[in-house]
Formats: sequence, C-alpha cells, structure tokens
Amino acid sequence: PTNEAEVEVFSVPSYACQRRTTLENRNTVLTDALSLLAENAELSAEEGRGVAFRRAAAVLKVLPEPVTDMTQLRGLPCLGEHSLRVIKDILENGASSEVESTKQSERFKALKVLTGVFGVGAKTADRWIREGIHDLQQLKDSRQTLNRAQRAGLEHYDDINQPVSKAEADAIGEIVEEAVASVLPGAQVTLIGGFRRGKLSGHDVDFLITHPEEGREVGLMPKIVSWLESQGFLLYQKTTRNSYLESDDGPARPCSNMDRFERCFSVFKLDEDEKRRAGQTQSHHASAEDGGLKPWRAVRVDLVVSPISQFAFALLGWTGSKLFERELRRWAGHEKTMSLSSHALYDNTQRTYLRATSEEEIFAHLGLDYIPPSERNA
Ligand code: TTP
Ligand code: MN
Ligand code: MN
Repeated sequence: PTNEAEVEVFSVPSYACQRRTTLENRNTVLTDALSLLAENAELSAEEGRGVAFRRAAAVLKVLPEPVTDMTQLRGLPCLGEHSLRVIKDILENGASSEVESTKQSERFKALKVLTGVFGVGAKTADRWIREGIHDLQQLKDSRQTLNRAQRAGLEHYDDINQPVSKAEADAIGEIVEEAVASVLPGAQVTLIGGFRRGKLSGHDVDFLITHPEEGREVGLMPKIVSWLESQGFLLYQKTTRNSYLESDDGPARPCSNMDRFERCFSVFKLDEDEKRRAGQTQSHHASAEDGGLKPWRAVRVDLVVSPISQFAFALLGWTGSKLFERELRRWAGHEKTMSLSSHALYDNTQRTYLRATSEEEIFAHLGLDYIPPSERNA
C-alpha cells in the first residue's frame, strides 16, 4: 500500500453501450437542460448537434453524485465545448440562458405543440410555422389537408400527449395477448421499448410478437389488427408490411435506422373498465359516472412482428433507449467492423452473419459486457 493520497478518478467509457445507465439520475437539472437543447436541435434538422447533446446528457446520467463543480468533469468523454458552457452556466447562475431562451422562443413552442400531433414530424411542423401556423387552433382554422394519422392525432391530442402509466401498458398488454392468442395460438408477445427498461411511464406502449416456429408469423399482423378492430379497440392503425427480403440494401448495410419488420402504428381505445379487469386500481381519469367525461382514453401503441430467427436482434433493437441503440450500432461499426440492425449482425471482415438467439449472445459477439434492459436508459 502506498502512502500517497490517491486521487479518485471517476472513469466513464465513451460509448453508452459500455455503461450501465439506470433510471436513477443524480443530475436531472443538467440532463434536462441538455435534453431540451437536443430536442430543439432535432426539431430543427440539426441531427449532429442533437446527438452531441444526447451523448453529453448520457454521460452525466451515470455519475454517482450531483455535479457541483466543473473540476469534477475533467477527463469525462462526450462533453463538448457547447455542453460544458451550458453546464457551467447552470452551476454558476442556477440556469442556462440558452436553455431558458429556447424554452421561451415562439418557434420552439410551436414546434413542440405541432409535433405533438401524432403523424406530424419536424419537417411538416416547420412548413406550417412558415405559413403562420403556430398552435392547434390556427391549424384547425387553416385549410391544411391532414392525412389520416394527423386527423387522429388532432382528435386525440390531449390523450396522446398524456403519459401512459405502467398499469395502462399492462392493460393494453392483456388485450394484445388476447388478440394474438385468438388469431395464432402459440405466438408470443413481449413488452419492449421504455416499459421493458423499467420506466414507470411512456409516450406509447411497444410490443414485439413472434412465433417459435419460423414462418408461422407471416401475415400475422393483419389478422391481429382485424381482431382488434372487430372488438372496437382501435381508433387508428396503419400497418406496413415486411420489406426486409425485397429491400436492396440488405441487412449488412442498414442504410436507415428504420427497420423493415411488419409493423403497426396504432391508437388504442382503452376503457377504464378494461384497466379494472386487468386488476388495476381506479385511475384519476374520470369515469362516466363522475361528471360525464369519457370513460376511456386514447393510447399510442406500436406492434412489431419478427420471425423467431431474428427475434433477439429485434428485441435488442426495440428495447432502446434510442441513444443506447445508436451507440450499439456505432460501436459495432467503428470498433468491430460489424453492421448491427434490428434484423442481424454482419461481420464485415469475415463476411459472415453472426447468429444469436439471445441478447446476451449479441453483446458477446460485439465484445461488450451484457447490459440488461433496466441499465440501457442512456
Ligand atoms: P419509442 O417507443 O419511440 O421510445 P421508448 O419506448 O424508448 O420511450 P417512450 O417511453 O417515450 O415510448 O421507441 C422504442 C424503440 O424502438 C427505440 O429504441 C427505437 C426503436 N425503433 C426502431 O427500431 N425503429 C423505429 O422506426 C422506431 C420508431 C423505433
Ligand atoms: Mn415506447
Ligand atoms: Mn414506440
């Protein structure tokens, strides 16, 4: 043992997929600020800046204690000049002037409100703002033609922008289980997305569906959707069929982050009754008896169907967080010369696909310690 005082250096690996990020965050003031700047960048078609802010926030999320002094940040990865300036401002003045002015800006407020309409992305919102539309009333008054998704988004705006609780996610899960069991006995339903990572609320509920016998899952989504529709559970749905095999970029070159599974973007009608039947306690949501308010709420639900041979990749790719996924792909490409998608893992050196039947195997192929879902909250 040495007599010299040891300086404790907290070391953080630079890729988020090398780190364990739980939901416990001692630096929410800082990470909220950086996340807001990330969101503003993403809404303004500045993806690079958005990712930089997301990476900086993710590093702060794993620190074991609140940051109180800039010296604590020495040697940490992913903290660029801009992020450091924001952090310094908050530590010294209690708030970041850039974050505060962004929050107040008419443009940011309008982008938030308009992209809060399901089916409206940053591009559309930007075009509307340039045409003088800044809020929902102006959108309704304008003669803009809305597509089916946007009409549903506008109609159920308040519900869709109200967080979904775990209890509500479980109630939706029971409905999806029933639908799947009715149309293809033996098919399996897995809760994915934020709820699989242990989040207590989310903006939607995500499910991955497969069947243990390869091929049995083909054509499954339209059957599930028909069953749900016949039971009155769907306010909106759009199913896109699997285009994996016919795509020409192939699994080795996942050109976009969008995968090509058969999937369904939907808006569920969740009855308070349904929630009670699922064994949950009564929510704050008004029931029909206490004031004439509607006894149901709209909930955004994403369904994905994958063949069993790709299940582990789909599970890993759809559990998130979005930054964790991005970092996994960056690690694969930059550190391992591999291409990872929600369908497959390809080794560009050996020119071969690496098989996996579990997430653990995929981490092992990538030379990474296994990180469980609850620690992927980067
Ligand atoms: P989201 O449902 O958007 O996010 P989330 O579940 O992590 O958070 P929230 O609580 O706000 O719903 O996406 C879930 C995962 O699905 C995310 O890790 C990325 C993945 N995904 C794809 O693989 N392809 C896609 O096209 C989309 C939209 C998401
Ligand atoms: Mn989700
Ligand atoms: Mn989703």
